[in-house]
Amino acid sequence: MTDRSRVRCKAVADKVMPAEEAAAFIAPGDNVGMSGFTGAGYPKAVPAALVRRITHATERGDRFAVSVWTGASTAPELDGALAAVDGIDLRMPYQSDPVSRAKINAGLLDYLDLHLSHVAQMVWEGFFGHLDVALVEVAGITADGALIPSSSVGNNKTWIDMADRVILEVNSWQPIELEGMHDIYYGTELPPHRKPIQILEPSDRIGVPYLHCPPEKIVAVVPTHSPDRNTPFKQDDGDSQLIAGHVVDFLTHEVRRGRLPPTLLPLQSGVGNIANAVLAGLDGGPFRPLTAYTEVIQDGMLQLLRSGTLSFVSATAFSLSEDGIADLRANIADYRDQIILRPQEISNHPEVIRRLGCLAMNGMIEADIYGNVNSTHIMGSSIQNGIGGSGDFARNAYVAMFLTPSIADNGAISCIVPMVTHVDHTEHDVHVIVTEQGLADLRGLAPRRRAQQIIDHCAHPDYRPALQDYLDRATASGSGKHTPHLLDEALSWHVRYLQAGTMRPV
Ligand code: 0RQ
Repeated sequence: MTDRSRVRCKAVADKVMPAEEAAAFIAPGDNVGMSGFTGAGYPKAVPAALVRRITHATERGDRFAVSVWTGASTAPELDGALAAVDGIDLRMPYQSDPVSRAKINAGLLDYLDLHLSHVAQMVWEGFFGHLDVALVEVAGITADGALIPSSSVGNNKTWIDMADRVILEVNSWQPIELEGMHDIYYGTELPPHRKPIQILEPSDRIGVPYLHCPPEKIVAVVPTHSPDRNTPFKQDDGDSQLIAGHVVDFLTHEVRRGRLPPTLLPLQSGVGNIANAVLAGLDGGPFRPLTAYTEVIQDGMLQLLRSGTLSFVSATAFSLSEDGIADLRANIADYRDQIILRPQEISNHPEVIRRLGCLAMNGMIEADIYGNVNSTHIMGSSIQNGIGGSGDFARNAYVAMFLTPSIADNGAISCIVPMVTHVDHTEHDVHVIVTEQGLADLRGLAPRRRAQQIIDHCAHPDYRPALQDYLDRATASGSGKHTPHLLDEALSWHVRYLQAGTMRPV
């Protein structure tokens, strides 16, 4: 059921058309800036029509592929469907789709894994070439032509500003109460013309609630009525609860020591079970009212808003489960005054994150004994998702925490290793590491002391003796005593896993 009443502007009324016709504005080789961030606010109809065009072209023996630029991850019907028909030449800046992941790791699809706050400025600078088409979902078009943003903002302002042609999907499934929730900042400039970003608190508004687009740039308007992807929860194995408990104990300790205020500092948390468990752990706790300056609003954040533990959240997108979406839709009138959605160059802006002193909590794949963190690559070579916003926040946070279960693959992998196979966050950007085993506070510690903390508090007992043995022998060896390593063994755990299917000592 599509709803044309969301297209209130007469100047674009004659641009309303089916997705199939709109997709004809996308040509082979085009760079296409699409909306979408963690499964929210991505276009639902035109990508499917584009997939059909690409399939027909392939049947005729023609190659048809485009470059897909987004805010972050989208959904199987966009990323997965386009990758499945080999319709993507280059993808950036973040994805989490299993089909496109497989194509990237097979070398069939170029992928640029970027800090999310960097994307807009790199596009303005022209590093990725010219943007041909913007394909953006909105919640409505007002009578005077202003665009009501959807459930994510991401890079939409940049796509609309930079593209030659703009295709809008107007999704009547999105609650109309989203109108007024966004804060689109049009003051960003390139150096040397930059001005301070005047956000002093997460609730500060510095922009306008609408996206602007000259009507003459709009080539197609496609009404849709389709739900956002919802992120299913994995079964909680209990580790998330333990990790959450360690984080809450740590924050309590920091407040007691006077290093954090009683209402903490603005929270940033990634997505998934662990992040939600940490938020649940804060619910009803002593720290009230909390605020969040973060990237995505997950179920746990809505729960905290409802209970009054959280007074305000600033982000760039929702990232909700089916229950979370139902909750948002049912109670949006209550939530809308407590939420701001911003462009991702602002939600993830280093200046603001540093000024506010965010408490950053993100997942990781592995950490090494000195505190270097790998968030993106399995066994050094295969991308999992991407760095996303974790680097924007970790580097600039007041306290940068990385969280993971201590083992993966049923214990065949230790997530604490002698040396990580890929570095996303260096030891200089990592303050705290947490596993279900415990928490290592690395601040103020020289490398060998950091290693001892991580081995004692974070490593799984099955791997602790081998890590201690590595550290002891490295320290006793002729290698430098500052950050001791045995270079011929440093990656041997990963090699053993690849060859024998386990990192366990044999
Ligand atoms: O594999 O999917 O085949 O089961 O990695 O691991 O334990 O399910 O953890 O879903 O929380 O993801 C770092 C990837 C963690 C995520 C990462 C395997 C494991 C599993 C996933 P399967 P889990 P999560 C805000 C912040 C970067 C972006 C970011 C991420 C799969 O948190 O993408 O932080 N972060 N953004 O079995 C080999 C190891 C492993 C391992 C886990 N040590 N070695 N495989 N796995 N540890 C959001 C945005 O920026 C948008």
